[in-house]
Amino acid sequence: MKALLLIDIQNDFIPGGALAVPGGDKIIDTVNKLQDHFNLVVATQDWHPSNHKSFASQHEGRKMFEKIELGGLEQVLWPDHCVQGTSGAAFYPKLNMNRIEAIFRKGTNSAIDSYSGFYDNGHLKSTGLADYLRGKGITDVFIVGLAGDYCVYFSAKDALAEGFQTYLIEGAIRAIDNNDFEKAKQDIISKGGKIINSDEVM
Ligand code: VGL
Ligand code: ZN
Repeated sequence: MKALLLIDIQNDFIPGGALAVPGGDKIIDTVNKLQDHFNLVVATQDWHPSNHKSFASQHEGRKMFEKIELGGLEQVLWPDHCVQGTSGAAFYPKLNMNRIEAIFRKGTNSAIDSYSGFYDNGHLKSTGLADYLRGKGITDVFIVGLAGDYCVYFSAKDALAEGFQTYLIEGAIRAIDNNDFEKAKQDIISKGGKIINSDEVM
């Protein structure tokens, strides 16, 4: 059984948003078409309190995209984004939501970032996504969305570690930094994941 996992297709990650991913809007048509080819469609939603520690605004004298240490982990400082209840945190209106059976919110603890849809960055707390997928009989997880070098990448690593056959659908993913995404894809391949094109599943 195959699931399509839609990562963070939210206004703030679309051009014009607070943490825009270049070309983020270009994946939507493909993502909408892909959905009919899966047994299950699930989405994640980045959902931060306004004082989230991943925001540069919470660290006096620090700039956006600087790296700091946060709770023993390296942390990129982001512009304020996906604040709970704001329009930036809402799903992009052109995304077809009808087939989404469940939405897993993440990044709700102000003290720790959470790129993956499965766990926070410290692997301290599960979102329940892995057990949810197993409960639905899912063996294969196909990942699309934003951003390829962060939440898509971390979700793929966790999906592999949880024992799912894991695929990234190129063309339905965009990254903040394309060099970082190239490295991420190599890492996913080295861990047993596959990079495919959307026409291989449609
Ligand atoms: C993301 C940075 C911060 C993502 C979320 O969805 O890739 N990136 N929060
Ligand atoms: Zn975030």
